[in-house]
Amino acid sequence: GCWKNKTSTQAITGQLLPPLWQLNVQQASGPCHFCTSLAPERCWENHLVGMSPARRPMIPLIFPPLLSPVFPCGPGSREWEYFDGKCYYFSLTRMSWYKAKAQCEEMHSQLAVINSYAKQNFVMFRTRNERFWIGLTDENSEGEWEWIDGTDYRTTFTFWKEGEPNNSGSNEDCAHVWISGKWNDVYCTYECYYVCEKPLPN
Ligand SMILES: [Ca+2]
Ligand SMILES: [Ca+2]
Repeated sequence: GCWKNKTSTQAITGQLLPPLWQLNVQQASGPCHFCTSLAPERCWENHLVGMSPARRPMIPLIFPPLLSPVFPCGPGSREWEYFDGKCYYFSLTRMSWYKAKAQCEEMHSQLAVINSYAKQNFVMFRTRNERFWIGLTDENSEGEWEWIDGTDYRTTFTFWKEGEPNNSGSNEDCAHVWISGKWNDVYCTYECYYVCEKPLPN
């Protein structure tokens, strides 16, 4: 059968579902439909559709006991999305890198630091087809990229678009996730969306 109003830990359909999005499972028998609470129009069918219920393997569902099952990022902040121990905000408005940085800080967060492929994958899934600022800049010293939280750039994950960063026009010092999900440097007063991150609320 299916499960109702559960929070996934990516166990259900593996790669198709982003982890820890709230699910609505619409029926108790037959195909299972998984929908996210944030984008209810986007659903996925159970991989196992077509198998008889008896043959359908039991899929382990693991719900971390420390997390609120519905809104791990806090009941009053549905716009924050949970991923791997942190909360993320994907802006709905476009602005310069500096303003975006200040906006995140105003929300007690910072521009996202993408330090792993898992995180890249999560961000990429949510930002597809748009550009979003991340917390990466070389404005202090050309070519010396720095993450805003002090994460060591040289020893950490990167995901630049081919040929980037190219400091085009000698004036590109801020990084954003490009429409393909890969990173590009662009001038910092360019206006695009932004991703903030913050720790889980206590
Ligand atoms: Ca630059
Ligand atoms: Ca560039």
